[in-house]
Amino acid sequence: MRTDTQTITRLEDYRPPDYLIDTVELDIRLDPAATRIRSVLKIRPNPAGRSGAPLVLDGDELLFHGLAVDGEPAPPDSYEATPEALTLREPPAGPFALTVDTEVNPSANTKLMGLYRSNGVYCTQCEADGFRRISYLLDRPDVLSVYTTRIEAEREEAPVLLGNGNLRETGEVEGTTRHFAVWHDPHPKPAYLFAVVGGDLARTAKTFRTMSGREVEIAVYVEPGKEDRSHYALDALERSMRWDERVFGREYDLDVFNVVAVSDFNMGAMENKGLNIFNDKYVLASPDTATDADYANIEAVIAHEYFHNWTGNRITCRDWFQLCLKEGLTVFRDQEFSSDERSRAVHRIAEVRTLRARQFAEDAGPLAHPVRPTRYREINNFYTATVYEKGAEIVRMLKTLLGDATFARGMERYFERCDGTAATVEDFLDCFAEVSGRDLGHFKRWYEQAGTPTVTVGTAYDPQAGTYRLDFRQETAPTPGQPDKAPLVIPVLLGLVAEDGGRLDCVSNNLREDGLFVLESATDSLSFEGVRSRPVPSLFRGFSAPVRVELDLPDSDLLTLLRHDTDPFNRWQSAQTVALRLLTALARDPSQAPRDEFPDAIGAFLDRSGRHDPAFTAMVLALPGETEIAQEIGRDVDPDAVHAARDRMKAALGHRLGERLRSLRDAFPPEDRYSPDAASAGRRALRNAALDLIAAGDPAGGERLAAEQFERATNMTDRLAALVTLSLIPGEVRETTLARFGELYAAEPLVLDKWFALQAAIPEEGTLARVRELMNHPAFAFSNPNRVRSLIGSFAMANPTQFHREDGAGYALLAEAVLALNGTNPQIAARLLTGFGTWRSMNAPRRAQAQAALERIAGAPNLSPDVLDIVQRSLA
Ligand code: 0A1
Ligand code: ZN
Repeated sequence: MRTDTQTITRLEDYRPPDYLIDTVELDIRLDPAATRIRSVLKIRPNPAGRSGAPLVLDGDELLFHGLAVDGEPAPPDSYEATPEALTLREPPAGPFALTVDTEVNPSANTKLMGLYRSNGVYCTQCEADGFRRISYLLDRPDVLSVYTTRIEAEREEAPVLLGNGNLRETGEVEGTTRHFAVWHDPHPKPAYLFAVVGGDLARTAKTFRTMSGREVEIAVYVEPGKEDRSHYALDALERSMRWDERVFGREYDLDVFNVVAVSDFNMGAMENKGLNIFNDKYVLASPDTATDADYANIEAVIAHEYFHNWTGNRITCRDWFQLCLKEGLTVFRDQEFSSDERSRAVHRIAEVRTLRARQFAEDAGPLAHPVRPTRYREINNFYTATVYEKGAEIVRMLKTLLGDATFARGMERYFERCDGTAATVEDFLDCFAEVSGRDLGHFKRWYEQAGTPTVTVGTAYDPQAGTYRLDFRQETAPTPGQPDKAPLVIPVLLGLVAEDGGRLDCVSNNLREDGLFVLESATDSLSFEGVRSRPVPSLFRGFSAPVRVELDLPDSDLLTLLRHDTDPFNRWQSAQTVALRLLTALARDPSQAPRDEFPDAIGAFLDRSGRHDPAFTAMVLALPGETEIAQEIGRDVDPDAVHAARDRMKAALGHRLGERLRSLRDAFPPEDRYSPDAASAGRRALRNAALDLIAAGDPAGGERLAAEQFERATNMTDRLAALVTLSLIPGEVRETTLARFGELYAAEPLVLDKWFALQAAIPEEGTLARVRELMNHPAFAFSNPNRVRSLIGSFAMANPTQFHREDGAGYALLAEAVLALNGTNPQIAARLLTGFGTWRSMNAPRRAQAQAALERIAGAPNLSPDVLDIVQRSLA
């Protein structure tokens, strides 16, 4: 196996650039196969760099056409041009202008990095290092330049021409059928925020008046004919802009803000300055084609990209090790926005579910890495749940530790001090250390140490003395490259609940008024006095730290919390903990019979559910997922046993609670008019969670209900939920309904994605053949990342029993797909490959199969750096 073919980039090797580029003037002549780019760079030596060093500009698969220095053609021996670099051997000692001509082929660009065509629309993707696929440049985030971009194209092919910044000029190219637009972005930015778009696009727009009274044209561009699906995104954008003004005091800083939806995109969306480019799945929404979850995602992604304007663009990253500086912080900001716009408690539960399913799993496997890694071979492989979601949890912990007011002052200082700079995690933390007067050196370990800490808690109650003690111990298991772990600063928000649910008035030596206890060492204790009855501890309220908690409370105590805790997160968590205990026991020993206590407790909860938000009740009804059960088991996992345990528990719940669930559904009949607001979505979520359980307890009855809901549904949320329920009940009805759905939405790629995904997730032996057949479906294409993710990604990530088949056929399928994509789109290939992330926790026969599949990939010829990096780390 090759091990030394890739260079490793290390954080400790960071050096400032030898040259700075003050301005970049681009002239881009769009053409499907031969786009020409002329770039004029105003360059000067960086006083902080090495003087007299050669100038090495980055390139990637570029066709070089010519070079001039200060307007004079450069002599051939003064430089070297390869597709990967342009080196000027002895650059002038002072400022100079470099003019470079390059050519690229957008139609042949299947990697979807740099300039490419999606459905006939020219677009770009430059993060992390895609600019170098357009023209030679110092393609690193600490080189900030002012960009002016002239874009030229055939008017008929590309009537819309968009760039970063403000529009300066438009016109015809005389004597031709071509036209042009000139865009100027006054804010210096790194190359990864550069973008252009050219195509036939339909525009929906409105005027936004900023807090200081400036008028900004905000617009969403989509494929013509889909304008009616762009309104929700535009509305979400307007709400995001208002929220950032109100909550963070951040005002938008250009005259226009454009969002463009494209159908081929490697990720979710991209925050290019003033010109966000989106995967169309995070823009297009109509009640008939998008679910409530889609609407919520659109709102969150629109907000996320917009919030980057300050956390990412105005303040960018010094180097890619600092990725969490913009991503963790921006995820935190979009989560806060969604929590304000929707139900905070329900949103928090959803965040934690995602974190556990994705990030905890990553942290427990061979790809575990710190939120701020210290080395990488391929940066594109570090857009991970750890950098994003755990990164957001770190910011949230900072807020919890410092308190809202101090946190707000820290953010204010960060915006003031670091505006216009390429910053580091240290710069960020310094602002909070200064305003709080605290040393955050220890806290910083969260950025440096990988792995999910486990906090074990013991309790001791002395009724005679009226004292109560909580004994905490924290531990983090070794992760790749980090065998020894140090204690972290762990904020524990807690409260004590009386057994009868009443308040327990007691005093503690070491508890902040709002119930915060900070665990800073490996072990520590917290004592209470004046405790008149045995307390039930409610720990890590609101999930105050991204840790696993081990606490041996009897189920009855947990059910007390489900009933009485004032913290909604822990009300939900306590039911999950009981369920998880039962599920792991059942998975380990299938001879057990599910007992009735849990269904009865959920039944009692439902009887009181009139007091709850329906969305919250729906969350309580959803059992922990198979991934979470597998994580709890930890090693030698048998995914079939996990699945069977969960299935039996669902059936038991459905069986025991059938009547109540049916009357719950009756209490929330479908609404005549669809509205995507959180309250309506919550009612639909509850109806559909009930349907899911009813069908588990009574498949024949559930099938009838679901088939009826499918027919009558007036929106995609209810129709898809019915189809998901049906997909779990083998038989004629399922097959005919699936076929009908496929025909009904044959012309809707984003809806077909849901259809692909749900079929790939059917936990039955026949699914492998079904997936193979769907790979030949006319709507499936390896060239479209959404199709690949929906079919292959869903199979690998959402169908544990079939992906981890004991015969290895699931692994073989994924390996095949990875190799099929390795050459054309390495980013997507590498991301798919992370589906193997949990292979080491499987039981022996599966481990052997997974290892063999990974080794086959590792041994394949011409592996991309992206795939090579993941496969090697997975096997290490
Ligand atoms: N910065 C974007 C994520 C992103 C990263 C790389 C990309 O390349 C294909 C695209 C987007 C975000 O956080 O939304
Ligand atoms: Zn982001």
